[in-house]
Amino acid sequence: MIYVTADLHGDYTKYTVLLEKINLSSKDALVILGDVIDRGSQGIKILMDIMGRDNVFMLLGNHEQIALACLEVLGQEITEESIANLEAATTDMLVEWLYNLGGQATLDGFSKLSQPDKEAVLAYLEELPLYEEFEINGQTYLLVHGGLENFAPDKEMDDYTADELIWHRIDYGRRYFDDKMIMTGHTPTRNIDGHHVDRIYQNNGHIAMDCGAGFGGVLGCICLNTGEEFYV
Ligand SMILES: [Mn+2]
Repeated sequence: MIYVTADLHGDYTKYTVLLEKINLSSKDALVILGDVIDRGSQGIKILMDIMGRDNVFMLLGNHEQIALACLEVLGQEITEESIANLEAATTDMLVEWLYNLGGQATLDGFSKLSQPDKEAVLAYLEELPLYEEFEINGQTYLLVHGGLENFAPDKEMDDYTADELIWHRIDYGRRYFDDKMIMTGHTPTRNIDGHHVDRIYQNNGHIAMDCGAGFGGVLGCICLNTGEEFYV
């Protein structure tokens, strides 16, 4: 069975309860549509767990992208000279991550890791894919964290920039493909016009998965083989 979830945002308890609830076995796979870290306090713990399993996979979310960039800056040796040489764009990025995107909790967790674990986390984040596409029961699914900014029907997925795929909010009122379902996180489903509840949103070629776990909502998950939905 293939399960999909999204936007865990540091909630390790919801994550482990979900694994029990779907009874994830070695024959199953769980795909997380990014934003495992930030806001909640245990994002690094979730990341380490995912890295230790061979049946849990994740895409790059905008939170992982900015965290990786910031951790690489913060990992450099800090001297008076290196601080003076930080460009304004870099300090803006650090402030954005730590104060607006809930990155402080992730930085705290990361700081407590051993040096080899720190290196393993950074290497893992660097390799995360921007999208996945697969077919189940004759239905093709395109999985991406955010959206398809500057969409064109014949544009190859590899021709989108990372920002177009992970920071953009997809238009749930628009049908992008006739033959493909797009699965996204990033936009809490409570913010989708006409939906307004913390439940998975399915309409018009879209499956929106972010049920607001990072904002006091719930963690949603769907089994693509059966269509069954799970909530924690
Ligand atoms: Mn996001």
